Amino acid sequence: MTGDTHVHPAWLPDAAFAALGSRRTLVIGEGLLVDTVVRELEAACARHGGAVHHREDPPHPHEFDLIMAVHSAAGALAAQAPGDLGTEGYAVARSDGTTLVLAAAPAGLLHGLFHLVRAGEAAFADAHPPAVHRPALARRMLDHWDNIDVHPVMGHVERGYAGGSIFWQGGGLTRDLDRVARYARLLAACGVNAVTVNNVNVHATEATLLTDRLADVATLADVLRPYGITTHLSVSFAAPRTVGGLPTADPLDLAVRDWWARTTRRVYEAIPDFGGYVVKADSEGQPGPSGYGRSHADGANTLAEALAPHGGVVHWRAFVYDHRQDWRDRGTDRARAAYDHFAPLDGQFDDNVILQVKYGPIDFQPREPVSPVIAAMPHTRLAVELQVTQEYTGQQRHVCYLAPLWREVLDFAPWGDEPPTVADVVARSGGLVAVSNVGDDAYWTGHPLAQANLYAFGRLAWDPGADPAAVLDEWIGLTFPAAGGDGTLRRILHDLMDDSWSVYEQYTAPLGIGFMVRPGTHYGPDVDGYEYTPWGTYHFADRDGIGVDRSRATGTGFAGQYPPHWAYVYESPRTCPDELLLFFHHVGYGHVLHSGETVIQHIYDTHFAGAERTVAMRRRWADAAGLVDDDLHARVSERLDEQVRSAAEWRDQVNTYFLRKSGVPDAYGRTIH
Ligand code: GCW
Repeated sequence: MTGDTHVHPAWLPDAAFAALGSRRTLVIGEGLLVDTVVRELEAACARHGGAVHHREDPPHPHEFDLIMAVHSAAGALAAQAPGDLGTEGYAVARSDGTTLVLAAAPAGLLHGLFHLVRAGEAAFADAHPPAVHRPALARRMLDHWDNIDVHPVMGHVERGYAGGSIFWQGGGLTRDLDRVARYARLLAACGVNAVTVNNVNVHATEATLLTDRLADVATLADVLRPYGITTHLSVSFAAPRTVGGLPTADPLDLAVRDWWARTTRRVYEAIPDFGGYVVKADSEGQPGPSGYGRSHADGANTLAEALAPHGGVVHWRAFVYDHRQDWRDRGTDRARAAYDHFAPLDGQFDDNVILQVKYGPIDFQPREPVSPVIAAMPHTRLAVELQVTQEYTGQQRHVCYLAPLWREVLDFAPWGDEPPTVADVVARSGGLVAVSNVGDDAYWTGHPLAQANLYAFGRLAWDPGADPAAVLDEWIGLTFPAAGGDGTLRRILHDLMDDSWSVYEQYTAPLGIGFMVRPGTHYGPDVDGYEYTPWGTYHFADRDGIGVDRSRATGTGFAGQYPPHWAYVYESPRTCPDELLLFFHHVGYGHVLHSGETVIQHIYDTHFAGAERTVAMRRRWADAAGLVDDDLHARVSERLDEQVRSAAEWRDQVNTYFLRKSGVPDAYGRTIH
């Protein structure tokens, strides 16, 4: 292993372990993850002067400041932990000068350790009875869109904005496994427990991870495992043909099913706790069951059948649409596609199939309605997919803290105003998945502040009810120990980040219309960039108005894919929320929003305001000079310069476009070109 000492510690700097590392700790229990806990404590104690003991006998409480115990080994202590802790939960109590962390399984102890890291000195302050902490969602997964070979168009990491892959380098497995271990540690500390190590677009070399290159996957799994992270693989549906040498990949062909069964058995021989497969099928050129006249259920179930004896799952993505649409055809609506493909298949998927649904019906836009698929498939296990990598939200050049967006998605009640919410649905079934934003960049995420998005994803997946500002605060406290000082840095970061998603929304595409980005790169404004393309993402602006009519009465009928409450709300501009108006309706520029403003004036106002707010953000960051290390300050400053430039570009292109189309002047006479 080679260690890179220049990697930023993110939310686990040495200082975050000061409180723990200066205590006397007893760890009771055994197993791989308990050893990880002991190793973490030993390292912390070596730096901060404490001591750690590891044994299996009952403890002598008064000898120790901290006792961490796995339930089964803890004998009498077990009685103190209320409720069922599950495999990842833990209880924390403090009495008689001792803090006690109790878990029923080693993974719980590891999460308990990071709980104490977050709490810092507070973990050793006031006495309190046992408090139980359990993840709301059992599956909390990050998908990496990493390629082994650098792709000529998409690069090393598809939609990656933080350098090359941390898993793959030089056409094979990375030699810097220490970096992978650090990543696993960061993920465990925010609550992520599963990772997919390669891109869902599976190219020729990557397809062999399932076969010839399986040893590399096993090596990664060995590094991820001590932090409680299970390894998953993206596989190509055509693998029986392309790497298996069969004449077909027809999921109902017996030889094909046998191939998947044998291949999967070999995977489990190499990786006994392997998580399962992720599949993008019949989408954007990836092969799938439709080529054989079979359904997505046929396809998914064949892989599920191979995984089932080993306890594995298949994450089958619902991101399926026609990317060769004729823009002249107003009848086809990309937003409808996932529901049209999958809702009729509800109930046909095996129990170990998880249908992975993007949170919106189009594609990770800064504002979309929540996907109607979530309410449409009560008999299917569902996972919701988010995008931590900022493909459409500034590509880690713009500050855009995404937790408020994710929280809105998780809080959305698909059947009406009342629970269950999206969080409830995924808690009961497939969990939460996100596309990672990490690369081999020294700050992990290119933009140092984009680390907060990764952290927040893990924390929200553990507790979807967490307050985004509180999560940010937690991240600030861990990442910038100096923020504890007089609170200046903490205030600066909140000022910069709390509302940064709404700032981004203001200066980009208005009122939920989305996709006014440059084709291909998806960075920067290009209002008509996708308008006459086959991709199905149109705004239909003309001299009179803008928006997509997705009503049942006069449009594509997409609004009718929702249960009655939302179908009613979205059907009419009268009831449709302003922020989604142009997603659901084509309206005139003079249409008056619920806010009282006309659509055209709203476009001008938000674009001027958003761009102006980026200037204020940059000014505010100047105040942080000297409060964070100089390199980090410089990196953020340089990105803020780009954000200010880009926001002005967005403002000017969007405002100019709509002034020219509509001929309606800005009510305040500001400069439009
Ligand atoms: O958002 C789009 C991206 C593609 C990506 C695809 C997907 C991996 O532009 O690069 O491919 O989504 O989610 O499969």
